Amino acid sequence: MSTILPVAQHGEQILTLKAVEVSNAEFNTEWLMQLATALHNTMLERNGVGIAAPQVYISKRMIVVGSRPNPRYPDAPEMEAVVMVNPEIIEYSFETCLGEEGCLSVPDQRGEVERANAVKVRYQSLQGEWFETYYQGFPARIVQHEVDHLDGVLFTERMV
Ligand code: K3U
Ligand code: ZN
Repeated sequence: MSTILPVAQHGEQILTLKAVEVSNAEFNTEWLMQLATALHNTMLERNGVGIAAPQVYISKRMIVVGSRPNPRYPDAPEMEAVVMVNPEIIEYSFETCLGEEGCLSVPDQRGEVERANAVKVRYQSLQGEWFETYYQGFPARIVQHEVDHLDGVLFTERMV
């Protein structure tokens, strides 16, 4: 049975908090794997392209990113969902672009946000291995949006 979690909505305090790092003791545990699966299922069920743990009332630094083409970004790459634990954006491109964003926690609102065109993100897997991955275009936008959730920031605060 796939677990779908309730999604916190704009105005709830959990969305304003800085989430805590996942600890070494949590890697490779059933708990962390179940959280990742539930996050992924909830993202798919809500037709999202990303989700962050605080959006499902878990104030921990974990996100899922899964780009796919959509009416706003028809050229977006189809990307297998990636679970990122303790993600940190370590490089931002100097070039920025405007693009439309939405949020599962802010239904019925969309808006233009300026983001770096490309980012390099350092993160851990569910087993605690470290990775560094470069994203550009729509996936880079999703990563920036989701890392913002970990710092208690909503896209509405960045709308132009
Ligand atoms: O599917 C959505 C979507 C919106 C605009 C363009 C493409 C897709 C719904 S909103 C969404 O998927 C958020 C998910 C959230 F809120 F949980 F983080 C991710 C996102 C969408 C668009 C730009 C950046 C991030
Ligand atoms: Zn969001």
